[in-house]
Amino acid sequence: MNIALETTLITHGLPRPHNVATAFLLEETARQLGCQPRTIAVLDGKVRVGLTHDEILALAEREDVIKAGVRELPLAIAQRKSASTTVSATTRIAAEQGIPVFATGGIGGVHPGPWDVSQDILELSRSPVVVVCAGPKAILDLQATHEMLESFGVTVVGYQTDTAPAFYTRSTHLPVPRVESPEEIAAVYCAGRDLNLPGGVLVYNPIPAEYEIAAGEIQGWRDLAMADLHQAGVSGKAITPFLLDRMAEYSGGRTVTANVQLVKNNVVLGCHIALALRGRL
Ligand code: PSU
Ligand code: MN
Repeated sequence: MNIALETTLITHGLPRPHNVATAFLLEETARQLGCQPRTIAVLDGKVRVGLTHDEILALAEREDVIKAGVRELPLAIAQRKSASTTVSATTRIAAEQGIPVFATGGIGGVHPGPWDVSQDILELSRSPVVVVCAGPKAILDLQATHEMLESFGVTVVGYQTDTAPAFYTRSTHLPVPRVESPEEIAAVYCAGRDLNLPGGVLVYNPIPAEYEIAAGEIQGWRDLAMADLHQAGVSGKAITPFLLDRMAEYSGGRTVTANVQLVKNNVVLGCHIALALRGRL
């Protein structure tokens, strides 16, 4: 079974040299579980599904790689650029290619302050893919993101949890329907498909307990990062990479370790879901 992996995490989400190491770690994790990793990006205007080892290295090292959500894909292709794919773009390409499962770190959502809502939410509502994540990124307005997912009709489940996780932390006060097994998630996905629903399933998989960071600590680093953001005047799609970078610095790298481990954990669950879907598609 194939499992889709994104590349914005590699080009804009994690600092070097962790980014390349993580890309390979994720691919290796999938292979060990008997799945075929398909890391997705646009290279010189061509959509590539299943980058080679050398292509991943080149992508991670190049400075001119664009961060592409769905709406940036046509531009990157027509202008023969190279782009990493966000959750929205990767989900769309996975759906096009018939890859039913995609594992990532955190999804984009509703940012605090003036209107800034990720394309990820819209795409989750219209591409039939199981997307495994550790919750919305910690820099977001979690309550608003939760409500927005409802408004867009995204089917959300919590894997062995009753509340939405918040990326670095395992739980929040936001309730989600609980599922216990990969087979149950596969059944939810198939039920939606049988109803011809446009979307798939968003799976919330909490970070492993040993890597969890307390909400209070995260809050402190996030506030510092937000103050830097306002001072630097960064806007648009540069906001997420900027905040992640600042938080990595303030936390002395702890957010990076947590990020790597939670994505790996999501790949493991994603592979189990993919295997549970075998023969049901
Ligand atoms: N989660 C991370 N690191 C990341 C991202 C998510 O831990 O780099 C990326 C994903 O690719 C996600 C994107 O789709 O950030 C969201 O960006 P924006 O908020 O600009 O839509
Ligand atoms: Mn945005």
